[in-house]
Amino acid sequence: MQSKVNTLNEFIIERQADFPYAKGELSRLLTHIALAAKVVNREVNRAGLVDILGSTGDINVQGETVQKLDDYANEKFAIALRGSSECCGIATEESQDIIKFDSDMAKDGKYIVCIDPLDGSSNIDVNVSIGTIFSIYRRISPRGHVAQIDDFLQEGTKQVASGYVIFGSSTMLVYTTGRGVNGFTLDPSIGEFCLSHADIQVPLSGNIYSVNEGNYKQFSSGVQKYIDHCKEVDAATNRPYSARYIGSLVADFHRNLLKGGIYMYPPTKAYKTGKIRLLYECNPMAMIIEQAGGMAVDNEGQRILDLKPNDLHQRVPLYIGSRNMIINLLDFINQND
Ligand code: AFP
Repeated sequence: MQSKVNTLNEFIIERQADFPYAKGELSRLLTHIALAAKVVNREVNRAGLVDILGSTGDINVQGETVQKLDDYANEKFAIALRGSSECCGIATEESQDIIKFDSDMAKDGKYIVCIDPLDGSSNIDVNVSIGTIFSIYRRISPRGHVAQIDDFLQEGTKQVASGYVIFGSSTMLVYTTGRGVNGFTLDPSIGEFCLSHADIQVPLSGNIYSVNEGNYKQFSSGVQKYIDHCKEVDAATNRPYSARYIGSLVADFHRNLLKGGIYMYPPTKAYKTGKIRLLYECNPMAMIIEQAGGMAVDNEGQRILDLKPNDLHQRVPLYIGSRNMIINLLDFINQND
């Protein structure tokens, strides 16, 4: 007999009991994020059919061309979070400053959200997987007032939940509230995210390395030597590691999470402190990978979650994935850099 389908909404409510003093606010916020994800999913899936593909012609605060779907996703998540009444403000990769929600209900909201509404958006036009990444913090400013910048510049260790949605061959939502990582696949026939990957653990080691190797000559000697090592024939498998790089963090991360692997974005000439954004990409993914038994560090081997952000759009070098692979990489960096 087929076992009972566990939908995301049911799961969120069941898990609320793990937090004795929970009043359901975080659960409601997660439910609103999931709803916005479904709306964005609908549009992503129709991208070739409607006049939504391509660039708006604008340049965002990161100096990148804004895609129409970026705008759409940004707007849908902002509307969902504003309407949740649990969130007093958001920081999004698409806006220079924080967005403060000023209704009385929102000002009383306990949480703030950092969000990359559509990561990997340079891949939209070519039908490659993209995703949304989010991270939830408890505000530190008093409730009843609008959000303050300090609410957003908290260390990743302060996250109460984080997750991502991958718009791939199927659509999945993966999230953690600090008690393991669970993945839900969208069943389009019933319009529900259903638990498909319970208690995800990243393999301790893998045989996949993901890095933009076009930048190889700009990497430090330690990182170069680690990449050379990845190309050596491994005694256990009798083959080198496989290079897999989509250029869409959500997709590269998701594959490595399930199969085991390492994702690297070291400093380059163009991105002297690395390209990946601390608030919108590194911290949420670092919380997930740690909850799944893996590691996330910067160039100095510092834990990503311990870094104190000094700017909303700060970028840091990122090395994230299977525990043994990160430790091995750090040995190469320590010995050579
Ligand atoms: P976009 O959202 O501008 O496509 O950036 C995506 C991203 O932040 C991350 O998802 C990718 O892993 C990384 O940049 C790809 O960067 P490169 O194109 O420099 O390899």
